[in-house]
Amino acid sequence: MPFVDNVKIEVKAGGGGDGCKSFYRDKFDRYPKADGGDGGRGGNIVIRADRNLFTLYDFKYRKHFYADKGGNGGPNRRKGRDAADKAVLVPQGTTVIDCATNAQLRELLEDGQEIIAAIGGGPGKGSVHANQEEDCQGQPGEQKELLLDLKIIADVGLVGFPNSGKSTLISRISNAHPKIASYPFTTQAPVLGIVNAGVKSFSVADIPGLIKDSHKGKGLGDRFLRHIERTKVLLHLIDMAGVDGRDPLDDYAVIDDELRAYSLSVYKRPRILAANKMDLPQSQSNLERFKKAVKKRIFPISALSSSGLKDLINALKKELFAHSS
Ligand SMILES: Nc1nc2c(ncn2[C@@H]2O[C@H](COP(=O)(O)OP(=O)(O)O)[C@@H](O)[C@H]2O)c(=O)[nH]1
Ligand SMILES: [Mg+2]
Repeated sequence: MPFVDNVKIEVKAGGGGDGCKSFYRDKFDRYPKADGGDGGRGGNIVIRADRNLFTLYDFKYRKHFYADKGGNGGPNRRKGRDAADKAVLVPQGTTVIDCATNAQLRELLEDGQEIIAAIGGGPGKGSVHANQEEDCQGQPGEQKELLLDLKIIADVGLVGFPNSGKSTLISRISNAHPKIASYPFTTQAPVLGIVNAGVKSFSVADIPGLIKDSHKGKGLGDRFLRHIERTKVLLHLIDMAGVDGRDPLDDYAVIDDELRAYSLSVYKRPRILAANKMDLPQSQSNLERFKKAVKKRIFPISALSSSGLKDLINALKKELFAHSS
């Protein structure tokens, strides 16, 4: 499914129902008595975060949302029905912005968190207590143009050069099945996968397309870099075989620089290094060289053959859950 993280929609709350203008007179009454009931309230537009959604893709095709009008009042003081709210579901991590004022209405982070984005119209008064004819009219509902802006929420952000094996890894350790190919930029969108790691599970987002100068807008990287912001731990994958003819040490340094240039707070986040493609013969000597130059712990793995993945997942779990349990 293509990834959409920024979309404009139109919402219109329901109008209030009209009050009833009826009058009643039985044979003993000299003057008619007002007996028209009030209208019902118009439905609000509610925007709600839902944990089962991961993109704003559906909004590419459906951009208009209406809530129902309140029911009209009836004779004999019968009140019109209040209209139900209309819920618009969005992924967690969506910010709702009012396009007219550019004001941020709310960031919806938790599952079920919601905001009333447009208020339904107030009801018209029935003739029972309307002073003027105009009082009987229901009020129109609010109408707004909204910008929905998504930043993925994931526990782990997976970074690395194109072709380092991010898609392969995420398909091995999670429920996600992205496209895999041996040419760069096969992944055109961040992919979110859930890893079931024993009792606990965590989410991993593949942040594709990072290359040198991504933070300046080169390649696809800057489109996706912002999705790193809401991850807790970074997993940096390095093609230790240098399949594309680059030195793994350079690859490491380039991504490291990109992260630092993009955001210092992202750069300082806990980061786990993994040396991928250890099934290839040239990887071992590269790894020795890497260890000497970069004095950090690195997990040797092969996403292709699944070797070393258990230790890697345990390390991620430890980093994510060590403080919470
Ligand atoms: N030999 C070997 N090849 C791998 C490994 N992991 C990924 N690849 C290959 O590397 C290429 C790029 O992989 P992909 O997962 O699409 O990389 P991405 O661009 O980082 O998502 C594909 O041809 C994969 O089959 C590995 O552990 N060993
Ligand atoms: Mg990929």
